[in-house]
Amino acid sequence: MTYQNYSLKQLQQIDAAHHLHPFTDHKELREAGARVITHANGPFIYDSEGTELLDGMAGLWCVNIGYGRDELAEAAYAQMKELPYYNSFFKCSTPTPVLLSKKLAEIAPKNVNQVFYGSSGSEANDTALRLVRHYWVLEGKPEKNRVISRKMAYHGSTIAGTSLGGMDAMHKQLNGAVPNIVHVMMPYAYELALPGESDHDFGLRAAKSVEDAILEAGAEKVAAFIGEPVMGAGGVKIPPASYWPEVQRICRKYDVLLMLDEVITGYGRTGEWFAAQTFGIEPDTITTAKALTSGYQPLSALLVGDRIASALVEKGGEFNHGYTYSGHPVACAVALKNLEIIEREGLVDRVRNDTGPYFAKALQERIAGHDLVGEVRSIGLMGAIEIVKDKATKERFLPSGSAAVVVRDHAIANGMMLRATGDTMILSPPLIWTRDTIDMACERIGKALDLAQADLRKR
Ligand code: PXG
Repeated sequence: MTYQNYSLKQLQQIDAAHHLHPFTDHKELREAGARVITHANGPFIYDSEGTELLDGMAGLWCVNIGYGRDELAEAAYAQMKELPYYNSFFKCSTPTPVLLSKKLAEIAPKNVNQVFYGSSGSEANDTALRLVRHYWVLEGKPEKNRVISRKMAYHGSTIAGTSLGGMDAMHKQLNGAVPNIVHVMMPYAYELALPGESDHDFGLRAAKSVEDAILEAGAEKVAAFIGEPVMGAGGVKIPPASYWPEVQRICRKYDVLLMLDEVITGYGRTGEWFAAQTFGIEPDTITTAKALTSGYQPLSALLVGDRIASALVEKGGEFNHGYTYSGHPVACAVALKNLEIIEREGLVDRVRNDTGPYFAKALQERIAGHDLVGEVRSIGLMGAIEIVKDKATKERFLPSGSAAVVVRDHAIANGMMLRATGDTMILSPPLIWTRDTIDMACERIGKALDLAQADLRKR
């Protein structure tokens, strides 16, 4: 029986009776009822009532090639018919993860040539943490096991992912994080730069917090630094240009490994295959997922740099780690087709040379001037809009985080799906957006801001 045989009300009732949702206040959801998205095409999603929404979030930062791609369905169908599953354990392999690994090595930074697969970004970060700690054991330095991360970082929702991440609300519910992970300041100039401090100087100061943490623990105890090149779920926080080169210099100086989490920034989002290339970073690991398959299949790939991979191969023996679905043949077939489409349609170059700059200009010219907007920022096709009560003082509406939700709700009512995190509106659209789609988005967001302004000024 397909869902078409159920009314929206019935689906909502069954959902409320049996389905526990991620990051959701269940009581609230059960009272309101979920919005049920039933189909999608190109840049648009549709709910059960037929409402069309322009999807400003590419699903959840993942549907980079847009919806309705028959080729991906066909790739999955063909692979399922030929070989739906076989494992990659016990000296076995299947063709699609082999070919995908070769492709990923081609597009990754030049020191990165090996791949370990999982089904989610969280799993990939668990793998990364285990691998990095194991590396230092192999190097005869088992005490080098601490990891430095950042406040407000998002690295997933498993126990390791949550521990690596810097979200207070998530840590509170952990009641016991993975030990030896510390969190330093984020490179977020809009709120954290001192009066009169230049972006450049702020970037260096934020990087210095990494050095301070290394020195505090003792370099001989620090395994790695982990960071999203651009913080995503934490609010599209784009570091100043001075930040990453300095972090890399510091990591090298103290022989601390550099782990990048590119679950959001990977596969074209910033105008290169990886943000490592955008920022000129040579990382030891790169966590990727989401747009690897444009979300059409669950798949993650931890890209492993030569330094760690060589130690693992030469002196590692058996690495006692892996998942049933590591290198899943169907997910890898879909990933191969997805990367082929991104390449064939030149989406990465288009973001770098055309839509990315146009998006930045449109946000600056059409959104930044609005009374409710403290700052807009973007890189490639990811952007943020800071909602403030007072542009000059950066004062926010109270309670904190409430204003962006008002903007979001008006945006949705005006045909634009976007996300609010704290007081920040977030955009991360499919890379198939054109200049026309960007215009349409700006028009809808502008309208939402006007309507929200009327509501919020009444408070
Ligand atoms: N790292 C980063 C940088 C992420 O953004 C993960 C790891 C975990 O991936 P999985 O596949 O395990 O979810 C993510 C996921 C949000 C939101 O609210 C963002 C994510 C997940 C859920 C919600 O923006 N990113």
